[in-house]
Amino acid sequence: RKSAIKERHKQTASEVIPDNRQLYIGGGWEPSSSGESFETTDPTTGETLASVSAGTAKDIDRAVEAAWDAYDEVYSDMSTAKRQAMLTEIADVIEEHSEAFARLESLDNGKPITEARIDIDLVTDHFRYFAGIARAEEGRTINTDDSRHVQTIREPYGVVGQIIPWNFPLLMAAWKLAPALSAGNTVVIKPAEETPLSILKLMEVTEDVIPDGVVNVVTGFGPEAGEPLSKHPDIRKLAFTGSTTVGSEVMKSAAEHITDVTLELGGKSPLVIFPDADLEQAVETTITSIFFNTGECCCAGSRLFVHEDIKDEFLDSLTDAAEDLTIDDPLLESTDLGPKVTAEQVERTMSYIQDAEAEGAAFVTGGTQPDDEALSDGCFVAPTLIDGIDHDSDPVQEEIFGPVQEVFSWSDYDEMIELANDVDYGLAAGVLTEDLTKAHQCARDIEAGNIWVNTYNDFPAGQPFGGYKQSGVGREIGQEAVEHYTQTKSIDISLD
Ligand code: TXE
Repeated sequence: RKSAIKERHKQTASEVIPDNRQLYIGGGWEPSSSGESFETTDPTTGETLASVSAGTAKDIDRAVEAAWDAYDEVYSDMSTAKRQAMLTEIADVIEEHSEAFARLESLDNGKPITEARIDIDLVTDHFRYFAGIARAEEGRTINTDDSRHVQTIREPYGVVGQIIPWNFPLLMAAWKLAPALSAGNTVVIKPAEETPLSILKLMEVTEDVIPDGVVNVVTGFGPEAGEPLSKHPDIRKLAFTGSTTVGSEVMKSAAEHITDVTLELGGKSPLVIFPDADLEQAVETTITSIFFNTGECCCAGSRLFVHEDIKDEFLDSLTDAAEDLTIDDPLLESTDLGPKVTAEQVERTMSYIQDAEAEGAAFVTGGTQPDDEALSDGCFVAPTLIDGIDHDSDPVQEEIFGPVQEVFSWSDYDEMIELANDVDYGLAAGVLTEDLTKAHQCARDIEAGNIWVNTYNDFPAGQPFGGYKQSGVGREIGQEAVEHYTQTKSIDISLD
């Protein structure tokens, strides 16, 4: 099986990896100013997938300049109808190559192919949504007095900088590119060093669709390429998705030049199950909440609060369902859980698992790497459920970002809400109940930017997404995303 996996990956890599893996600046492919490159690794096989240019501060300077040139000379004059047509065409081209994009994402990130296809469908849908919204932008007129006409218009910032994580490489890029372009900005984007390939492929297939310099891609590492982008004085708006630690640094950098910033950071989201919930559906939703994308999801339902009346029965069914998940080569249709993105991420997850063990927690299932020789070169972690852990402990308070869920039981509603809110994060939450009143109440009581009731991990393009507390600032997707990529101008005309 191991050699079959390697052969399948080698073959797929030869079909889907983009030919151009240099920096994409001003519509052309260029080497990094340092001449250096880095390797991106297949987390399933541990083998090198491709070598990619390692951008530097100098490259960021060139990219920002190219983006301003494109803004001044082309994009700021492009009508909304043309922007709409461009975004629609981007969606069409991605759709035409959707299977290749899905397989590339699965190779580079390790996500199961069935989930990678969901990502790519969402990507095309986001470009289509923001194509539509490009035509719907409106200002306001404001009543003051008869001697004046006051109106507002919304204008793009000019050049925006975007820093992308590795868990949903193309989708997170789409969440940022689509609204930024729709609103009339040009972009410098830095993909995560772990997963640069799908964004390069996007540039390759849209070369004839997006005017030169409107989107510039500088691949590379955080300190060498990300930091200069976040500190650049000519960037007018920054959008970052990643860790709360780096998000805080990006915010400080933005403060230096009073640059507007949107941050989408970590989470430690609660999933609350009421005793009246449909048990079968609740098990399914719980599995999705934590094991979708191998738990590498900022909004993962990593803390489960199940009512004590149903805890034993529910946990038995949940354990069976978790143990039934297929951990295997992510390119296989039957795979539910692929590898984590890197060996470092495995180490991080396993160290939290060890901390939980040291805290005296009990593993309901998992807590190990799978014992499967065919997967021994990959970054796999078994689905893990932890019971009996102190809510104040680090594995509960901190984001593990792996297939690990901590289970708590509750009986008193107010105490449960207090605990659900007792973390620094506030990105998302799930509420499972048949009772609409309880669902509404709980949705209001939880401090989080996204609440799912009787569902989890839905990302329709019109639904704003973002965090309370240390999970972030601002909102992505939906109408609010466009607001974050435009600034308001008030025009006051004297009628005297
Ligand atoms: O994140 P980083 P890492 C969380 C998750 C994960 C942890 C660490 O808990 O285990 O963060 O992951 C760029 N200036 N999330 O180390 O470093 C970097 O190159 C500017 C949650 O991968 O924050 C990459 O493009 N940019 C999250 C991006 O920031 C910098 C998704 C994210 O990397 C930089 C990913 C710097 N100084 C991780 N340093 C989510 N919210 O979904 C790094 N980068």
